[in-house]
Amino acid sequence: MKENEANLNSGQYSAENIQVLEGLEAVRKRPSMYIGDVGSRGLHHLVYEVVDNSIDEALAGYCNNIDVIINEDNSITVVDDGRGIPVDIHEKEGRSALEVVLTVLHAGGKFSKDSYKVSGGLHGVGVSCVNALSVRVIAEIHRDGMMYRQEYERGTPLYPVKEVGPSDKRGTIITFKPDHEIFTLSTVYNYEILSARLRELAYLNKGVKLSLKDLRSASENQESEESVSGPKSELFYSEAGLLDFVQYLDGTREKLTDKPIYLESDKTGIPIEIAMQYNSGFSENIHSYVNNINTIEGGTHLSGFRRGLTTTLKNYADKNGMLSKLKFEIDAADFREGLTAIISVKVAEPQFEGQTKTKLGNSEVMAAVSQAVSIALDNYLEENPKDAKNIIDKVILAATARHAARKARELVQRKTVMSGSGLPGKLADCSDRDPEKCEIFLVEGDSAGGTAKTGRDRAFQAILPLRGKILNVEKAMEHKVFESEEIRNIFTALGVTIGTEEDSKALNLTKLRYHKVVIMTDADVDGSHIATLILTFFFRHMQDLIKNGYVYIATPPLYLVKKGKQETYCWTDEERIKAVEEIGKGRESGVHVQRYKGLGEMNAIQLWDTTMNPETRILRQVTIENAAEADRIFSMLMGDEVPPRREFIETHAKYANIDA
Ligand code: 0RA
Repeated sequence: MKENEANLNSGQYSAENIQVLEGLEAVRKRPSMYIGDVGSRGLHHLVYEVVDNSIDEALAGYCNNIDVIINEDNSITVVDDGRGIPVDIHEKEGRSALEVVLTVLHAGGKFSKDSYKVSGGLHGVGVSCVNALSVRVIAEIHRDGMMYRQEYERGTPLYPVKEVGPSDKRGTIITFKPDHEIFTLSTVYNYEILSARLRELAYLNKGVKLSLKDLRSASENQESEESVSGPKSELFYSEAGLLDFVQYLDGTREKLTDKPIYLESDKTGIPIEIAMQYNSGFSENIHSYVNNINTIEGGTHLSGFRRGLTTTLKNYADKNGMLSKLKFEIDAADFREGLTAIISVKVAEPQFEGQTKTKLGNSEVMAAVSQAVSIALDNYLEENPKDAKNIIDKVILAATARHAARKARELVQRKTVMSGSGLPGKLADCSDRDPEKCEIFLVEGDSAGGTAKTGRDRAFQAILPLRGKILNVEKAMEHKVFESEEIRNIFTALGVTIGTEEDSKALNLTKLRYHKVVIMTDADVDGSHIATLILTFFFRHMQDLIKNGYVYIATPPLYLVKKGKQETYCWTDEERIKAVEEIGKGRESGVHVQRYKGLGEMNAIQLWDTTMNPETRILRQVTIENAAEADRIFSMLMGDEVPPRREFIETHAKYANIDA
C-alpha cells in the first residue's frame, strides 16, 4: 500500500518520508484496524508484537533469551540476545534499516530473507505499529562491538541512529510507552495477562527462555498486589514443549494414560507438534495454534487432527473387536470427551478466515495433520495396549453417556422450540423483542430477584432468579447437566439451543433473545461462588456466548456513605475513604457508612441506580484472554483436587477477603 508507493517514488528522501509519516498516521487514526482494539487487549497486544519479533529471531536460531520488563511508569522493555536489528544505511531508503523497521508498516521481514517468518502477532503488523501508538520508543541495538540508539515520539524519529559507545553484547532492546491519547481507557499493564502469554510462548517454542519482571511498586499500578516480596518476576522455559504444556494444563485432572501422546513431524514441509492426554473428565479441551497464534475458531489443522484421531481410534477398536457389544453408533465427539490436546503448526503463508481471523484456511494443512496424527497414534496404540484399552473404554463410556443424555438434551431442544409459552415460569421477561436491545439478569435468590423485578426497566430488562447454587458442571456428567432444572431454565430463557445442521452437539445462538446476559450476585464469598458456578457453566457449555461478548458481570456497590440527605455509593475502600472525607468535611461525626452485604439490602430504587441503570452502572464484560489458561483454572478451581485450589485462593486472596 503506502509502502509500495514510497518505493516507487524512491530517490527523494523527503517525499518518502512524508509517505511513511502518512503510513503511521493511518495507524494512529484507526488503531483498531491494526491491533484489534484500543482496550486492554490492544494494549497488551503491543507487547506481543515486539516479543514476536524476538521469537522470530529465536526460531531462526540466533536468540536464546527474551526478557520482558514492566517498568515503573508502565512502559515496557523487551530485551533479546539475537543478532540485533541491522543499523547500516539502507541504500534505496537513504536511512538506517533500524529506522525503516520501526517506521514503515510491514517492513519487519524485508531484511531477513534467510529466516522465514513464522511467528507474528494476530494482526502481524510489526513493530512500526507499536511505534505509531507509543508516546515514546527507545531502540537500543548491540551489534558488531557497538551500541546504537534511536528514539521516536509517536512514530517520528527524534534523531538518526547514533553510536552510543562500545559494547561486547549482542541483541535488541525495545522500550515503549503506550500513548494515553490512543489507549484512553487505561495504559496500565496486567501482570497476569502478560505472564499467561509468555508461559504459553515458552511452551510453544521449546528451548527459548522468556522472563517477565514487574518493577512497579505493588501499591501503585497493579491490579493484584503481592507486595512485601519486592518486584515480581518469573522465568518461562520448556525443554519438552507441548509435552510439558499438556501436563501443565491437565495438572489437576485424573489421567487415563501414564504419559501424554506426543508427536513432532516435518514430513510434509509443514512443521507439526501435537501433545494429547486423556483424563477422566467430561470436557473436550483442544487448543490449536498457527505460528504461535491461538486459533480459537479452529480451521484445517484442527479438522485434520479430529479426522486423524477418529479414524485411527475407530480402526484400532474395530480391529480388536472392542466395539462389538455396542448397540448404537459412536459419534465423532465421543472420541474427544476427556481429551486435552494442543496442536501447533507453523505455516509459511497462513490464510486466516472467520469473524476474528483466527480460523486457518490453508487446505493443504488438513491432510498433513491428519496423516501425522494417524501414524503417531497408530504406533502408540500398538506399543501401549493397556493405554489403548483405557482410551477405548473411555470412548465407549462417553458414547453410552451421550446416548443416555440425548433425552435430557432433547428436553432443552424441544422446550426452546416452543418459545413464548415454553419460557420458564420464573422468568420476568421484558417487552421489547429486539435481542440487541435486550438484557437478562441472572439473579441469585428469589428475594433479590424480587427487588430486581421491581427496580428494572421492564421494556428491555428481563430477570431470571436462580435458586441458590447451580450445579457444578465441571464435576457432572452431561446428562446431569441437562437434567438440572436451573440450567434448563437458563437455556430456555436465553433461547439458546443445541444442535445445528452440521453438528448435533454445537451451540446454536441464532435465536438468542438477549445480547447482554448479566450475572448479578451478592458481593460476598457466596455470591462470587455462585457467579463462578454460572461462569463455569457458560465456559463449558455456552462458550460462544462468552466469545461473542454477550456475558457480563454486574458490580453492586460495597458501601453507602451518608450524611443527612447526602448519599454516595462506593465500589472500593479508596472511594469510601474519600467519600467520608468529602461528605464529613473533615469531621466524621454524623457520617454513616453502610456496608452492603447483599443485593437484598438494597431497595428497588437503589438497585436500579447503582447496578442496573445503563447510565450509571458498572458492567464488567467477560472475555477469554487466554483460552488454555482459563481452561486450566476452571478445572483446578471447580474440579476434584483440593490442594491446588487452596493454593490458588491463597495467592489470590484479595478477592476472597471481601467479607473479612
Ligand atoms: C532483520 C535482520 C536481522 C535481524 C533482525 C531483523 C532482527 C529483528 C529483531 C526484532 C527484535 N529483535 C530482533 N533481532 C533481529 C539480521 C541481519 C544480519 O545480521 O544478517
